[in-house]
Formats: sequence, C-alpha cells, structure tokens
Amino acid sequence: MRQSKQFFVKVSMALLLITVFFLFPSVAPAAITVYPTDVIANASRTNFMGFEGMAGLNGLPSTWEEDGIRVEQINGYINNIWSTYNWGQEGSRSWYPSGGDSGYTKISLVSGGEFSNLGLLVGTGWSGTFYVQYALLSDGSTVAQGEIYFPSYPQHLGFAGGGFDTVLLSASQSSGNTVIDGHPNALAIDSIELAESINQPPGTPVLIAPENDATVSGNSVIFSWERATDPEGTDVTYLLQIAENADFTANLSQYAVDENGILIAGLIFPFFALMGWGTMNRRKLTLLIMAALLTSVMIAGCGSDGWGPTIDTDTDTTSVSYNVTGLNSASTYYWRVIAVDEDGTRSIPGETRTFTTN
Ligand SMILES: [Ca+2]
Ligand SMILES: [Ca+2]
Repeated sequence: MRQSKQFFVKVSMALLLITVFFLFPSVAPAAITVYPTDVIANASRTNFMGFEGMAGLNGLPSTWEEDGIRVEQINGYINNIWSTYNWGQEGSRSWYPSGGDSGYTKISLVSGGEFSNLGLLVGTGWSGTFYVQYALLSDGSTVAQGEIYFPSYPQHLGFAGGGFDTVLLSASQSSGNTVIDGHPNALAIDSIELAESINQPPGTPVLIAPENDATVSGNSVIFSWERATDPEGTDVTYLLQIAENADFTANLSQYAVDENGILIAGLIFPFFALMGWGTMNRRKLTLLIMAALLTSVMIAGCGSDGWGPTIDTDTDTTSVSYNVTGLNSASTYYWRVIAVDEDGTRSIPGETRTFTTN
C-alpha cells in the first residue's frame, strides 16, 4: 500500500508539473500551415468580412472592401459578382463570380500589410465535391501553394503562421490545377476572418488497426490509433467515425472517446452526467476533473491508505483502442479518426480505411 501511495503521489506531482507547463507553452517558430478546418474562433477575430453590406443582386463591382480586408476578382468577368447565390454561406450574401469564370479571387489587406492568420468559408457553384487551389504571396513571391479536396460545401479553410500578404484562391471540379492556370473557376467565399493568434488543432491521428481492406469476422471490431497531441497542450479526445461510404454520409456512426479509449458519455462520475455532458463547457469540465484530482492528492497526503485509482503500469500510453459492436455482417465500412482539443477544434481527419465483415 505504501508503495502504491508513493507512486500515486508522484503521479499527482507529475500532473501538477504538466499543468504548470501547459500554462506556459513554448512558442514554435512560425511556418505557414493550411487547415481545412475552422481554426479561428469567433471570439478571436480581429477583422471580419461577411459581404452582408453588398447592395443589389448582380452587377456588383469586382472589388469589395470591408473591415480592412480587400477582395478582388482577377481575370474574371468584370462587374459580375453574384452576392445572393445560396451555397450555405454565412448570412445571406457572399462573394461568387456569377456563372463562374476563368479567373481567381485575391484577398489582401487594405493597408498592404501582412496577414497573421486568415480563415474563410469556401464553396462552389458546382454540386458535390470540389477542389480549392491556393497560392500565398509575400511581396509578389509565392511562399506557399497547393490544392485541397473537399467532399461537400460549405467548408472552412484557414492559413496560419503569417509571412504572407496576399491570398489567391480558385476552385475546380477536378484535381491538377493551380490558381492562375486559367481553368474554369466557380469559387464562392464568405466569412473571411483574421486573428492575431489561433487555437491550433491537434495532430492528425495515425491509424493502427484494423488494417486497410481487412476482413473481420463477427460483428465486433477493435479500432486502434496512435494518440495525437495538441500544440497548446490541452487534453485531446477522439471522434471515431464509421460509415458505409467514403464521404461519411451514409449510416454514419460516431463515438467520442478519451485518450484511454473510454466512451466520453460514460467517462465521468454520475454527477457529471446529471450536470449534462453534452452542454458542459469543456474547460469547466476540466476544472471539475482537476478538482477531483486535487481532492485525491489531498486524500493521499492525509495518509488515507487504500483509496485512489488503480494504476495499471502495463497500460499502453501511446495508442487508443475502442471496441465497436453491433456491426452488420457481410458489409463494407469506412472508418477514420478525428482528434478534438479542449476548445472543440478538430484535427484534419486521419487516413480513411475500409473493412468488410463476413
Ligand atoms: Ca455573408
Ligand atoms: Ca488546440
């Protein structure tokens, strides 16, 4: 008992040290990161362009300025921005080159300065999947460029890390394009947000099992993946998604589990459940958990032998496993895992794997 108590006190001290460390995280050197997720919390916005003030329906100018941000359509149809095309935008108006064009959209600051972090909503005039091409420039030189696939719209897109003063964007139906190559473009954008700092999402979970294209017997599968870390050091939970199509829209089942593979709905003591897990602020919940930890430290410190959690020193601390039951037989499923930080910011989804039950 004495040994386990000492061990528990050591673990408690380590937890406190880790907590102190997370209060003062180290700052990584800047680099541009592209996120197909909402990385700018609304509360962190320093500038916002929602296009809601654009008057009229069609025939708008090809430049719009709002809250220090400037948007221009380059090589597009002049004076032909359709602001009321409905694609799931923020509010009722957005920026959409009417009928598409062969140009691209340029975003810059009216001041001519550099962006720190920029996020926006993207969509297209096409139905279904689409690709967004981007190029980030600094003083006219390209500092980052690429192409991102989106399965549907609206979607979030974010550029973080600074070091760019211009964002060029276009959309296409098939892959293999660059922003400025003159391909048919039907990019719609809205809700441009700027922030000095962002809450970065956790790393992308790396899948372990089952292997891709596995055949499993029975209607129960143990899924496992490597733990992800959050750049800000907050606790990471995981969203295991299982569906019958690769876009995760057909019969989607989702399981939110913690780093120990415990279903979050069943994670906490009953009184937490009574307080409403679904609506509880994660920070508040963390405070409650820390209060419970501190209480256990105090109990251990008071020499109350025989109380405290059982610590299994054989526990694998680098991966997470979760057992899903009730799968249909002779069915093909797709699965992936998304890491979620304490602020609810989601990682880029991990690899999509498939398996078949027999
Ligand atoms: Ca809008
Ligand atoms: Ca984070």
